[in-house]
Amino acid sequence: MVGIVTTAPKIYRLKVIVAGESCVGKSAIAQVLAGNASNFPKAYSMTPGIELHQKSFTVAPQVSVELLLVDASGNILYDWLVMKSLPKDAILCLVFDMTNRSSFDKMAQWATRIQPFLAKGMPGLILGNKSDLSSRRMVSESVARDFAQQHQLLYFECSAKANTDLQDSFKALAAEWYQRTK
Ligand SMILES: Nc1nc2c(ncn2[C@@H]2O[C@H](COP(=O)(O)OP(=O)(O)OP(=O)(O)O)[C@@H](O)[C@H]2O)c(=O)[nH]1
Ligand SMILES: [Mg+2]
Repeated sequence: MVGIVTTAPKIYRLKVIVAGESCVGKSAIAQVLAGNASNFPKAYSMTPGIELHQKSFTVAPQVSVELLLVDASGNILYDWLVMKSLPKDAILCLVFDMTNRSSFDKMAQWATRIQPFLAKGMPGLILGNKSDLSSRRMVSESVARDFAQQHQLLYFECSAKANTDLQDSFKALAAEWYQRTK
């Protein structure tokens, strides 16, 4: 008789706080990633506080990481709510709009404010969004990449509108987390 040994799939759950200035596309990223391209919000609607979305990635045979995306408002009015809601075991995804220089310049402030709340030694991600508008780019890839390296974060450029490089960037984040911690 031939015995078949099966192992139960492992599922890890990981919270990702998606932060950055207003209008950079955090909600668009979270919605498109969690659903499909038809979820892209064409008209801007400010996130009041936080919203949650979920997306799973297979990072190894029989191993998946389920990301709970905590989409935080970039509006200063909701700053206190965002900070109060930061889960202690979350990791960071900072977003800027590559056509808006000041959204990049504020990244250091976001990183400084949020990182003390998060566990040390965890991976994180910086996303330069709106790559479909790269002809209007105001932040060079090398400057953004250097910034990410200084903060020991992964760097990707993406477009929520075109749904390009979103899946790859969050999959890389999930895989990096799995490699470092498991
Ligand atoms: N061209 C282009 N527009 C985008 C992209 N992502 C988002 N947008 C647009 O940018 C605007 C802001 O997007 P949101 O996702 O609401 O921005 P947010 O960062 O969640 O803003 P807050 O909730 O105020 O913090 C909307 O009009 C979107 O349609 C993108 O990849 N390309
Ligand atoms: Mg939003």
